[in-house]
Amino acid sequence: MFSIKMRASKKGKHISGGERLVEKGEIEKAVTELLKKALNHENGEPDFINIKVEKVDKVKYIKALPIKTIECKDKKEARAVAKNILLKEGIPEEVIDKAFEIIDKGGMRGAAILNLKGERLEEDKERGIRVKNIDVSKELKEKILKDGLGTERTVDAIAIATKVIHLGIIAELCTSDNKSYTTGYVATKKGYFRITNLKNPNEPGGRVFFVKDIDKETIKKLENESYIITL
Ligand code: PML
Repeated sequence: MFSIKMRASKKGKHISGGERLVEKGEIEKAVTELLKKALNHENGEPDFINIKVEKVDKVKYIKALPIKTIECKDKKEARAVAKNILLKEGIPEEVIDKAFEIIDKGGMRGAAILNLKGERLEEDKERGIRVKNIDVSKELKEKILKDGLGTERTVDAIAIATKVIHLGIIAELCTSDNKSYTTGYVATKKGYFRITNLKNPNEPGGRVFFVKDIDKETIKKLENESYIITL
């Protein structure tokens, strides 16, 4: 299979990214789709687009976390719901508050990693950890979109969330970088919980992974091991 990665930026500032894992015959279609995504992003028109095509050897297949949407009337309610899910996983309240500070500050291309003492464990605090080499099966994508389980953003995010939980991350908290996209999520081994109004429009977004501890091998797997997420 081949991994295709796209990143787009303007004046050095990240605008959008995306990736696919496809067979050789589908490379052209996937490149076109990613190019369209780069050119039509609500965060602006890029002046730089990079598309990389790379052969990958081993691909693992794992089942998607169950998706549940929790409707909240505003950010306050949404954050209380997110906090509650994380508390049940044993994440201390002050560490959850620190995670909200990180995602609200925004500006990271990858995820921050927090241990249960609230210490940041990622080596590069500007960039964070980037979970790559992932895609979803056609069937899963269709189910999410046709059954109204989520959106195109959910399709991308379920791949990240399922991979990180599979690799032993206790939980993930995420809000979108897209200015108008206010639904975020918390993922745990119990599922992918979409939470509406987890941020207000025009606020930044981000990702935090909660761990007891993390070793270099797991970080390497998060970034480079190839996974397709299935129904
Ligand atoms: C992102 O933009 O990468 C975050 C996506 C959040 C998706 C939440 C949802 O499932 O709607």
